[in-house]
Amino acid sequence: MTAQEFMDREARYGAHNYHPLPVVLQRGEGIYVWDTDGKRYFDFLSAYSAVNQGHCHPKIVKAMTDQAQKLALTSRAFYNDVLGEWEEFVTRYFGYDKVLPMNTGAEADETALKLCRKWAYMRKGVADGKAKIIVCDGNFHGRTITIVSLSNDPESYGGYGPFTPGFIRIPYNDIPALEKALEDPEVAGFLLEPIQGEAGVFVPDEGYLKKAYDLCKAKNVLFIADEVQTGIARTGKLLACDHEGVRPDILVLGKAMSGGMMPVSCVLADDEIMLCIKPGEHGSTYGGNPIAAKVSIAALEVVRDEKLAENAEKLGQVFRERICNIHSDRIELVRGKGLLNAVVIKPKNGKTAWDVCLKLRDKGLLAKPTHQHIIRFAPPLVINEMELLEAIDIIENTIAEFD
Ligand code: IF1
Repeated sequence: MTAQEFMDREARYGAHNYHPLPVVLQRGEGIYVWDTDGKRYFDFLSAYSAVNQGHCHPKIVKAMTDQAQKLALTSRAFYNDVLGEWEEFVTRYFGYDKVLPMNTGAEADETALKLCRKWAYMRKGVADGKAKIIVCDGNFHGRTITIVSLSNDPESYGGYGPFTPGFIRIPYNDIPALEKALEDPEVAGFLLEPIQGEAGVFVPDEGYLKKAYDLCKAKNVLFIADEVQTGIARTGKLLACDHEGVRPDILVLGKAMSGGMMPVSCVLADDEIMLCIKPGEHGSTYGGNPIAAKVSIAALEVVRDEKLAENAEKLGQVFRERICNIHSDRIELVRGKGLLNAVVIKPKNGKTAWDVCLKLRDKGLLAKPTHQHIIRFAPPLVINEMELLEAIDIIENTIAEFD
């Protein structure tokens, strides 16, 4: 089958809820993916930071195949011999009393919202049904009805009402707006991304997270960090909140929890919060299944053993410095932290970020535009400096062709 035939088949039988870059991938290894014609590409999307550990990491593949041959799923109706091992490992790894496993990022965010509301009624004394949670303009937390209820992006929420009440949206990176919203005694939590991914890798001012955390503390409001995309070494620390020494009351993780092998997400919190949810009050058939548990332990061991946070920190600086030094009036700015970066492209002659991504593809590098004029660059964190410099040359040459 030709690449075109693969794409036509998806268009014929699949829902049209995506508009992928025209490239049909067949194989992945480390920082590279190959298409159906055998052409190799640098993967500078990393499945939206799910494959921080690189494609098909042998250690994670082994954990998966070993467990798949033994026991795949028990549901949570029964105990199994690996869930507890994962729970102990993950709570020690991230430093929390308890963990609650789910599958997707959206489900983990939903879990965090439910947990926050329960805590508001059981511990904070908010009247039943009255709890409010503060969220930010430009947020992206997933695709469920409640989560799109938080969004101010018409593409996310349009046509999906009626929406879930109980949320207050304020501008991101705006401390006075947060202070004002926190005056409402029914506020139970503040949910935010430490760096906004979908908004175009928007990094808040230094000190914002710490100030926001302190304000929440003062008002007995839970600081809930959605680190689904920023977490697990992507930004140069284990968590993006670590850059400011902030320990979220509720931590939401997904994506790289499994190194891209399968959906594994979770919520972490201490007992006083997590134990507000009682047996039967929340769960998921696949959440914390034995394969997920083993895969996730292996994925987190890779992050630690291969020092991926350190690598992201070091190479992120190289990336931003090199891109800043490209002399092109097509580049408006580069921003990011660690190896989560975005380049803002100046549209010229009607050419957008999409056209740049097509040209990058032709030259052997895959990246994804977000909005009209922003390209996100997020390679697997197992990339080394030589490989990164080679990729930057491709980006530089591509941009030169648009000048
Ligand atoms: C898609 C963006 C990335 C997330 C944060 C929760 C979730 C996500 C901070 C939900 C998911 C994805 C999903 C993907 C596009 C994507 C994305 F462009 F929309 F913003 F990564 F940058 N919290 N992000 O970023 O996780 O339920 O998908 O497992 O195709 O929708 P999920």
